[in-house]
Amino acid sequence: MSSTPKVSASSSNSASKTRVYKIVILGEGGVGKSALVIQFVSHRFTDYHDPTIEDAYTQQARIDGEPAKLDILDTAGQLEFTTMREQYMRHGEGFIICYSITDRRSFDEVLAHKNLIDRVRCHENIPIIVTGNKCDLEQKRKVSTEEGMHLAEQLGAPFFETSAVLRQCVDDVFHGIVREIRKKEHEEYVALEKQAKKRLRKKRMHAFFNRLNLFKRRSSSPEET
Ligand SMILES: Nc1nc2c(ncn2[C@@H]2O[C@H](COP(=O)(O)OP(=O)(O)OP(=O)(O)O)[C@@H](O)[C@H]2O)c(=O)[nH]1
Ligand SMILES: [Mg+2]
Repeated sequence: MSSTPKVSASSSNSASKTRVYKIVILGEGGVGKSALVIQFVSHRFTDYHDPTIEDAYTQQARIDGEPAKLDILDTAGQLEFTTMREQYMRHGEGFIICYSITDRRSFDEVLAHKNLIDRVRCHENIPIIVTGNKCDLEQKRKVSTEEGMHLAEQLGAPFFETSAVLRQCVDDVFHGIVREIRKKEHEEYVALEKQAKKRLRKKRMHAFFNRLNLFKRRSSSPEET
């Protein structure tokens, strides 16, 4: 059982200026959360199940030409540790909700994870990604790709089927969540800019009408001699 946080960091002086993205990976016990994170960070597959309590990883990446530092919190899926769930939910800027395509129960729990995020974060628009892991085990598949896609669509989230064994779509998931966070930030920036422009336009209009009224008053009042 692993309880000590592991940090695989590639730090440099320039790293201190790199934007840090706080990412949390959630899902039922044994779906492959740790295997996905380890594959992303260390390019290796762990073929044993060592139930996580809480592990932290750091990884640098260049995503769409921009540097990023991913702070990844690997969480506990095992029931005995799930009391910490609300704590994780408060922590993240983006969430990867993971199920196993071989385990229908883990798929059914995706919605519960999303609902808990919504509740803890007061329905803030939090970026999420849904991933169906273990897609190398096609012969044991219990959840179809279409079901996964449909659920992700319902949640307004991108969807990937991954395999930690084959390293399939692993980068897509972790880079994807950074893209979702950036997209949200861009949308917020555009909305703020729009609001500021609207306010400025209103202020200018107000000043214009004030001047116009003053001019009208002056031109209609009898000239003082
Ligand atoms: N075939 C296959 N096995 C996988 C894959 N990902 C993980 N596993 C195996 O599934 C088991 C559980 O993986 P973990 O990564 O420990 O699962 P977890 O979600 O972190 O589990 P908890 O820490 O208990 O919440 C291990 O035996 C892994 O080797 C995958 O993509 N394909
Ligand atoms: Mg784990």
